[in-house]
Amino acid sequence: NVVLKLYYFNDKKMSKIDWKTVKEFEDITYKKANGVARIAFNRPNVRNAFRPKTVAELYQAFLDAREDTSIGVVLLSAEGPSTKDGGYSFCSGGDQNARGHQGYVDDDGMPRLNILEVQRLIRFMPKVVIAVVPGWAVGGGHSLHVVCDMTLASKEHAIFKQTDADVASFDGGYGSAYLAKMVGQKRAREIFFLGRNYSAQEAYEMGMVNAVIPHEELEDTAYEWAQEILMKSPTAIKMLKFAFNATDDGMVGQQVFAGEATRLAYMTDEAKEGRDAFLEKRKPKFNEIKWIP
Ligand code: S0N
Repeated sequence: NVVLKLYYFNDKKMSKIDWKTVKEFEDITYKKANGVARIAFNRPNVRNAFRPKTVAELYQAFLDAREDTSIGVVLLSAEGPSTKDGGYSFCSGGDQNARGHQGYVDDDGMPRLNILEVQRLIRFMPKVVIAVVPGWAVGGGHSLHVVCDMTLASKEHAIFKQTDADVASFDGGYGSAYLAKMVGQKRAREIFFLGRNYSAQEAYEMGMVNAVIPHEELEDTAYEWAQEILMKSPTAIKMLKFAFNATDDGMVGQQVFAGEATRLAYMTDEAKEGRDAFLEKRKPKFNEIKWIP
């Protein structure tokens, strides 16, 4: 059931996932194949730093993937390597060239911190989002991998690093507090307070990476994981994601989970009876409904 063909070219294993470009963007690429959406940063010469335009494009792509009923899994990845020096990166966070006094400044001169809206879209979309990390995951790029449901990392090139305290720009939400749930308080504080580099293997051992994958197999592996997930019940996956979220998301977590419970309740006979009784201007016959233990 895994629609993946591998080809050999000059002794190198080449992926032949049939990605189709959905829309051309300037700062990201956006493709789909067999139930999987792939959204990738495409500013490799600045280690895939995001400016407001990048974030606006990410938001559009994630929204499209959320609304597309044929898509069940989104891979958040990155193009590369850099043509300047061959370096690989997932994302190096906010573009420091675009940073003004109140946020990241777009062509319209307006300072924004709109990456947080993308974080919320990833967190609350009823689909699985996998961070596919081919290189640096730094600052706000590190926060993005934290907020994704799972992370796969390149064995050779992925490096995890939190520079927030180096550049006086801090993520006090999911990027730090939720990271601490993942790796423990002491480790999370070390990651932020010291800002050191961690390899994929170290990140895996800390519990913030699901698997360490040889670089040239990274994307194919992510696609295979996605295909495995796509064989599961969409409702079960959605309810599980929101259940995992709910304990950390307070009333909003309860709202998101409960919204889906309401949707399921709408499918019952008693919900139909409640609606019909109102429309027919009569009392609902709930006394005929069984109280299932
Ligand atoms: C990524 C690093 C460690 C890579 O080091 P390396 O391999 O030595 O490469 P460099 O020579 O340093 O970089 C290559 C070229 O890329 C440019 N560049 C790299 N990163 C950025 C960047 N973030 N912005 C702009 N340009 C970048 C370099 O300048 C270089 O260009 P040239 O070749 O022309 O010299 C290393 O590059 C590094 O440390 N980068 C900076 C990482 C960083 O501090 N990022 C910002 C951290 N803060 C945030 O991201 C906050 C984001 C945010 O919006 C936020 C706000 C509130 C709440 C939450 C968040 C959130 O976190 O999401």
